[in-house]
Parts: sequence; structure tokens; C-alpha cells
Amino acid sequence: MGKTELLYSDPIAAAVVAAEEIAKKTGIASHDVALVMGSGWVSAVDALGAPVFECNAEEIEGFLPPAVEGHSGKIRSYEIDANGKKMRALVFLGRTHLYEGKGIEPVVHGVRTAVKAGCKVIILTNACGGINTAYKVGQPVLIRDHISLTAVSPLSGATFVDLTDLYSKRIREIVKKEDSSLQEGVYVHWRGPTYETPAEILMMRTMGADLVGMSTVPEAIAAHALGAEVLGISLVTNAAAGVTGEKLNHEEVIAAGKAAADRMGSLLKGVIPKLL
Ligand code: 8IG
Repeated sequence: MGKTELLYSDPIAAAVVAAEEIAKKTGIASHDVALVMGSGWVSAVDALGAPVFECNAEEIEGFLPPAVEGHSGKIRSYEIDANGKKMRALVFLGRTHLYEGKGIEPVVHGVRTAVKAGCKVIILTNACGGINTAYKVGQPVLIRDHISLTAVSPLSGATFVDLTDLYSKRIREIVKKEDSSLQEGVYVHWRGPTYETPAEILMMRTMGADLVGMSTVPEAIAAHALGAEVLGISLVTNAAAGVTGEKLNHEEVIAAGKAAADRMGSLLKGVIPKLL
């Protein structure tokens, strides 16, 4: 079990401590970009080459041990060549979710740590259910906007943050240049751990949602509130409840992620050097 007292009493201070620990352990004073790898995305990072550093997340201030299969709970540092310039990527393999019941602070601790470690761009990846019937299993979709159905914010107090350009249009354009077949969609954040009922999926579709999952939204808000630019990419790993009549299972999610890992990996590798 990691140390979490500071995380709950002063989450920003905990992120500063965590960032200092990462700088010390890696010997890298500042990172440029962070990637949070969700279910099924973990092997996509192989495209970035060999990490220059890896540790278990719970060795760093405020990080909890992993709770879900496919989320290995590692923090890595990669050196990436950006046209002769050196870029530093901080990679989180796995994340903490709201459905784990530990509250919102551990959910956003990774991205806050990344911003305090210097990251100007945060790439959030996830596996999700497809609400939009045009989506196929194994298809990546850029998050254009979101709908939060959890009633939980990572922010409190009179911090009225504008979310108009939460999922950076600038970065979405860069990614679409890299892969012009990519579509954009609206992601709904559902607390879980249950999947939706078919009636709830109908409600979401009626609200204008295309994708549904149990992550990403609090992290995007927390990163944006600290001044970072956010890219969100969802991998559709199942049709949402009631869309096909099939039941949902976690194995299907892991298998679809594995099958798409190469495509996701080369997309990330192509995009990262163009971000800064
Ligand atoms: I993977 O169908 C994955 N995560 N809420 N609904 C929700 N989360 C998901 C789903 C889904 N598929």
C-alpha cells in the first residue's frame, strides 16, 4: 500500500512531492508529455521503444496499487526523438478509477503529478463501449467533448474553469493529419463498476453521446485546470449494452485492445514528436 495521507489532505502538494520523486529517480528534471494507458492500451507503448526508466507506481507518493487486470501500475520514462530534439515522455501504465471507491483524488493524482513534472500535453487513452452504431469494435475514436454522469468533480471551491476547448482542437488536428480515417465523438463518463443497462445507453445516445466509459473525464478536467493541453483517445472495445444484444465482458475488452495495439502504437509514435 502506498502512502496516501498527503494525497487526501493536500492533493496538489502530493502531486508536487510525487513529481520531485520522479525527477530524482529518473534523473530527468522535466518531462514534456504524459501518456495514461488504459485497458488494452498497455502494449501500444512498445512502439515507443525501450523505456529509460520504470518503477512501480506505488513507490511514488500518493499512488495506489493497481486494482484491475490489464492495468499493471507502472510509471515509465521514455526518450523520444523529435526531429533531432529530445522529448521526454512520462507514461502511466494503468490508472485509478472512481468505481474503486477511493474517492476522486487518486483518480487524478497521475495527471496532476505529470503536470507538476513539467508535462504540457496529457494524452489520455481508454477502452470504452461504442454507443454510436457506426463504430466498430477495435476502432480508435478521438474524444471531442464529454458528458459527465458521475456528479463528481476533481475540483472544489470557487474554481469556475472553462471547458470549451477541454479536448484541444489543436492536438486533434495534429492527430487527424497523422490518421485521416479517425473519427471524433462525445464520451460519457459513467461511474461503474456496473456497465449500463440498455435503457441507460438509449438515454446517453439521446443526449448526444457516442462513447461510454469509466475514466478519462476527471483526469482531463484536472489536467486542463492546471494548464495542460489534453488529447483523449478511446478504443471501442465493445458495443454498448443493448446495441447488439450480446452481453458485455472484460475478456472481450482485453482481446480487442491487444488486437489494436500495433495501430495505436504507431499512431502515438507518429503524433508525440509533433505535439510541442
Ligand atoms: I471497455 O460498455 C468498456 N468500458 N461504462 N460501458 C462503460 N464502460 C465501459 C464499457 C461500456 N466498455
